Amino acid sequence: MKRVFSGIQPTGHVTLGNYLGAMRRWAEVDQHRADALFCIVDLHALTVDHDPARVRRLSRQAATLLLAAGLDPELCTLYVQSHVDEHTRLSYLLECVASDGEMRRMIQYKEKSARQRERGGSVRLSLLTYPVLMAADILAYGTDEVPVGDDQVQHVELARDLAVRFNQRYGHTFVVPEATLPGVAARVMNLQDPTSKMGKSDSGQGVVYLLDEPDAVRKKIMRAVTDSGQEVGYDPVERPGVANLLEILAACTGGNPESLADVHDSYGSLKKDTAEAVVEVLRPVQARHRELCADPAYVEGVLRDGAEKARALARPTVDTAYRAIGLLPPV
Ligand code: AQP
Repeated sequence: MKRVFSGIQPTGHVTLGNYLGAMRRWAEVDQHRADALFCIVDLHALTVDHDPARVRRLSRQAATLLLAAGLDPELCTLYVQSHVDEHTRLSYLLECVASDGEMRRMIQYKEKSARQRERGGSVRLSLLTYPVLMAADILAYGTDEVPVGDDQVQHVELARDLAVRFNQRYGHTFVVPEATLPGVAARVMNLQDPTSKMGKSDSGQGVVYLLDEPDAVRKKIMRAVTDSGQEVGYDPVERPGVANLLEILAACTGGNPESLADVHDSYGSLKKDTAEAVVEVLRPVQARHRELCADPAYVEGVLRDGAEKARALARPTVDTAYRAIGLLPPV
């Protein structure tokens, strides 16, 4: 059976992009076909300015939402990154095979560090090394596949490069993983700026959150930026706003963006159908989330058991890496 690993950062409220690009597939496909681990990657949330209480709250919320979205602890392992020390143990070894140039080339580092500098803040060293920790997250488990949205592909490629380099230098230790992308909605765009990704660290009317009330969802989608054209057509380069709506509608209804363009004769009808489709997709997740919020002990139990299972899975690979790189085993 293939091993699958993926994660979500508690850097903000979970978005429709996270759901359509990643979480829904984890629940509907990956946990059924593979030996799957899903992780709240809380250490990654410390790479940017953060409020400690908020990170804790968002970590619990992400775990609850993942269960609400359909992750089943009988089928997969769900846990919190900081509860499993093997991630940080391995990250240091991988820093010893990665180069600073590789880190500086990462698009997400360039974007997030530029934003931080614009705000007059300093850039945390951990933001630069974040992709190495992500590589450790993946490689510690002998992961074959990493189901992610399009924005994370470059980081998975780095994990591949580091695995190959480590194996060549120190002997075969790591499985070389591959990123897998969803067919549609691999990059859901911001409704107010359809040339930028819908990100959970962004705020405003361009981001639909998983816990938005139906009327808030409708309002955001009805106000989505489109273009001055009249006819509905799917052209992600020239008409990114309309293409984004078509992708969201396709992801929610199981159709494809091109044929959905043919059955809509105005932007108004496209927006209305997209809004209703999103409301319907979110409805059962929100209902289950409300139930789970009434039972925090259940969620805690899932995370405790998940961390125990994850530790046992990661330890042998990380111990092998420690020996392979030249460290004396503990006496
Ligand atoms: N807009 C998106 N469209 C499709 N997939 C997306 N993902 C994120 N945004 C979109 C996918 O969701 C998974 C979890 O994301 P993450 O927590 O690792 O965060 P991220 O990729 O850095 O993106 P976010 O959610 O926008 O967070 P911030 O704003 O903090 O950068 C991943 O598989 C991701 O690809």
